[in-house]
Amino acid sequence: MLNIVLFGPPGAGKGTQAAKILEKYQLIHLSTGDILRSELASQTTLGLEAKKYMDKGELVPDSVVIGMIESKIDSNAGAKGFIFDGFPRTTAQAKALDEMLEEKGAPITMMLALEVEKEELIKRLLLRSKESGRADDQDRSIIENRIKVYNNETAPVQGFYEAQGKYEGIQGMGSIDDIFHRLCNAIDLKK
Ligand code: B4P
Repeated sequence: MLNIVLFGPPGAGKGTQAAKILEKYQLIHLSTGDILRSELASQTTLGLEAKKYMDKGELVPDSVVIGMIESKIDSNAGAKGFIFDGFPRTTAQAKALDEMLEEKGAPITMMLALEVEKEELIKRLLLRSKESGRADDQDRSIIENRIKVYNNETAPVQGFYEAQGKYEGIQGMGSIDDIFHRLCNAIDLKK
């Protein structure tokens, strides 16, 4: 199995690149952000609870997202592999994911981390706010909080995969196609 963690700060291009990678490598896309937004659109209890955190740019509690991912992995038993987008976002989530995959004998192959400068992240998300309707994109102070939460709570996850020799930094500035080629080169070397 090819199991990829696509990593990077908000606005780094994870969702954009995940769509291209999964098409090329026939993987299942698991985006915790997308799953939470779809729960919210259906007005489920989980979605309404998550909204309280998402609207402020805070992380949804680990127990909620870990349970969500576990059920999605279980419901895709025959998959060639997964692309994890926006998960894990804390070291506790990374440990839980390793345990889940260990049980299935299909560990994480690699973490691909998109590296993008802060001002470019803010520019992209403010641009997206014009059409996304996402409450967490609308306001510069909420975007800044998401980046702060990323630096404090999510960036340490890099060390978790570095210690396993699975971390790969990818230049995330430039055209979408150029970045996609860099990602494919890194994947093809590991496959
Ligand atoms: P996410 O949905 O993961 O949102 P994100 O971090 O903003 O990344 P996204 O994928 O949307 O951005 P992308 O870089 O693709 O999470 C939203 C919220 O859900 C979190 O804040 C949190 O509250 C909660 N959550 C999700 N997962 C969680 C977890 N595991 N634990 C706890 N809470 C969790 O794209 C950004 C924009 O840039 C796009 O408009 C795109 O078109 C543009 N773009 C991309 N590449 C570009 C390029 N090369 N040049 C110019 N523009 C580009």
